[in-house]
Amino acid sequence: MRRIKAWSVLMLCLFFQSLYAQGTEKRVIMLGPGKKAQADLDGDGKVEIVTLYAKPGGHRWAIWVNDDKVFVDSSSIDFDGFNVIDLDTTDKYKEIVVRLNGPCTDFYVIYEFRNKSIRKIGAVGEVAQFCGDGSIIVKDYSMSFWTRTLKYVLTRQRTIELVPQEFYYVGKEGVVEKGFPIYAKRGSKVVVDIAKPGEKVLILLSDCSSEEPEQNWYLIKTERNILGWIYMKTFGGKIGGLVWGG
Ligand SMILES: [Ca+2]
Repeated sequence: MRRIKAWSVLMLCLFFQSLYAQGTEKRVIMLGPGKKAQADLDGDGKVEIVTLYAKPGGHRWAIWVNDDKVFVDSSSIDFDGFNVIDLDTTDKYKEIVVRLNGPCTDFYVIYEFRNKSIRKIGAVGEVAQFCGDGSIIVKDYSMSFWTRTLKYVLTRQRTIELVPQEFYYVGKEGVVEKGFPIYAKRGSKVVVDIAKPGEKVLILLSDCSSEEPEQNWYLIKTERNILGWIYMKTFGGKIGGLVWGG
């Protein structure tokens, strides 16, 4: 009897440990269609059995909780897998995450289960880290030569919202190949310094204010520790050592 009790405690510990791991891992382990995940989604003390049905690579999926089909959703990109995560370990709820797999990017859709129904609470792109404190850190690889870090939070209304930042940290160094001026303010004609060929510059941040990457302003530090602003279209191709991608 005592052995059975110890075994149950061990299994319970492993279960919670796996939930914790899912909440903190950079990439959540995905379960394929028809697989089962178990967790108390709505915090009523009873464990739900979650299954998602989708054709491999299909664009539609059905979410089953226990023996009921409670939600059907679809996307223009392929269904990859699902699992249960814990967005905020301080509340009593667990969430369902679906990963979609596109030609250039993965995408996550997140759902909650309350009052016997499923509600979509948000979506995040690219490489997401579910931190377990209600925040999600996302690496946005769509920037030309750097990776933008985005922060999303689970709000009190229980939706996932992007927290806008005035500036985004770039932190890329390079060596000037062709000189260019940097300006006192964004849009100003006052030149504060000239980045000269052969000098090392640090690209500190960008305002990411434009849909057009070339039209975004960047704050650059010259070797003399002078800070000034410049459009990407002005310095693009003039700084060596930057890795330009898609
Ligand atoms: Ca429950």
